[in-house]
Amino acid sequence: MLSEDQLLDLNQPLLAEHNLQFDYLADLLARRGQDAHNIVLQLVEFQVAIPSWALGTGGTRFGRFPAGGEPRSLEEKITDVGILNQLNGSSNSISLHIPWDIPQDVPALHQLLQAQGLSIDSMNSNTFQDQKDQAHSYKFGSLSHTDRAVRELAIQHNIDCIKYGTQLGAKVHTVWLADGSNFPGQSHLRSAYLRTQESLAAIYEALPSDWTMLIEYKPYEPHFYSMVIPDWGTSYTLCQSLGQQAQVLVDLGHHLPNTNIEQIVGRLRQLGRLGGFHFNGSGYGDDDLTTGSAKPFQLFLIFNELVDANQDTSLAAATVAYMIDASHNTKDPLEDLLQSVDNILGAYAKALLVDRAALREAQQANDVVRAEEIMRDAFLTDVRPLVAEAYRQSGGALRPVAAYRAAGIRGQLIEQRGKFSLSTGL
Ligand code: PSV
Ligand code: MN
Ligand code: MN
Repeated sequence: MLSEDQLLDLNQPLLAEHNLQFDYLADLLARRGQDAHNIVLQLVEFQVAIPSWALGTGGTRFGRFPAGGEPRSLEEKITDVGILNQLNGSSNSISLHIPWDIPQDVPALHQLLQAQGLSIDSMNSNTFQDQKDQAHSYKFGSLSHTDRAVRELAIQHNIDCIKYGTQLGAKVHTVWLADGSNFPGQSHLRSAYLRTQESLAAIYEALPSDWTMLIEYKPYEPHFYSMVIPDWGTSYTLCQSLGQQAQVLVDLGHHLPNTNIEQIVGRLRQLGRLGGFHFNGSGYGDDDLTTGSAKPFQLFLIFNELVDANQDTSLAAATVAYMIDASHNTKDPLEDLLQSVDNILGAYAKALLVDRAALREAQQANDVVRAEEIMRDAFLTDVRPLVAEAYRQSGGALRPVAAYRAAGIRGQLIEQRGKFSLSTGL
C-alpha cells in the first residue's frame, strides 16, 4: 500500500527541520554525556506487537461506529499491521485471538507474514464467550468451573491455541480468564483458585519447551464481586506453582484507580516473573484507550523501572513481550495504534535519558527534591526528534500519522473492503 519511494517523498519536506531538531538535541545530550545515536539504536530495536482485535472499531455496549475498511479476515489484519510497520518500523508482529483468528491456509499465511516482514507474537485464548454449538457453557466460568467437563473444554481450547500458534511460529500463549462471581456466596473462593491452578497445570503441560505462558490478571469485569485472578499476586502464585515458563502479564488497564503500576512492574521484574505487557490508556479501569494519552508520566515511570532493571547486573535478563491491547471507539484504529506506539517509544526514550548514577546518589542521600528533579529533567525533555529518527532509520515515516493521512490509506482500505466491513473481535 506504501512504496519505499512514497515514504521517502513524504519525509522529504520534513527532513530539514527534523535534522535541525535532531542535531540540536544530540548536542544537548552530548553535553550531559549522553549519546543520542545510541538511544536511537535502542528505539529502532524496540518492537511492540499489535493485537489482531484492535484493528477494527471496538465500540461500547451502547454502540459501535465502524471506521470503514476494517479487516475482514486474518489476512487483512496482517496487511493492516504491515501498513503500521511500514510507517513506524516498530510493530513487526501481530497477536492472535482464537477462535477469531483461526488460521485457514497456513502456508499462505507464512508467505504473507514473510512478505510483510512480520511474525506472530502471542496466541490468546477466549473462554469468555460461548461459541456456536459449544458443548458446554462458560456462563459460570471456564478453567475454574465447578463442572470438570467445562474445565476440560476450556483446557482443550487453550491447547488448540498453542497448536495453531505452533503452525504459525508463535512462542507465547496468553491466558486471560473472565472467571469470577457477581454475588457474595456465589463461589467458593479457595476452590475456584485450586480448580484454576489444576486447569492451568494441564495447559502448561502442553506448552512447548521454548514457549512462555503469560497469565493476565484483572480486578473486575465481567464479574463485579470476585475475579478468580484479580491481581498480580494471584498471577504470581499461579506462575510459581506452574514453572519458569509461566510469567505474569501486566495490562495497564487492569488495576484499580491510583494503583502504583510501576512498583508492580519493578517487583515482578525483580522476582523474575515479568513476562509481558498489554499497553493501553486508562482513566477509570479497563478503558483500552490510546497508550500514554492521559497519563504519560505514569508510562515514563513504568519504563524507568524496566530500564533500571535491565541495567542492573544483579538481576537475570528478562524477555518481556510488549503488546498493545486497545479498543477504538472514536478514532481511526490505525491512527490510534500509531499514536500508542509513538507514546510508548517516547516514554522509553525518556527512561533511557534518566541519569541513573545521579539518581542513585540522590536516593542514597535521601535527597528527595534532587531525585525528583532528575526524573523531571528526563521526562520534560522533548524526545520526539529521537523517535522520529528511529522511524526514519527503520525506513518509516518521520511522522507516521501525518504520512498515513497524506497517503490516503483509510480511503484505499474503504475502497477495497467497503464502508461497512466489520472486524472480528470485541
Ligand atoms: C480482557 O479485558 C483483555 O485485556 C484480555 O487481554 C483479552 O484477551 C483482551 O482484553 C480482549 O478481550
Ligand atoms: Mn489485556
Ligand atoms: Mn482488558
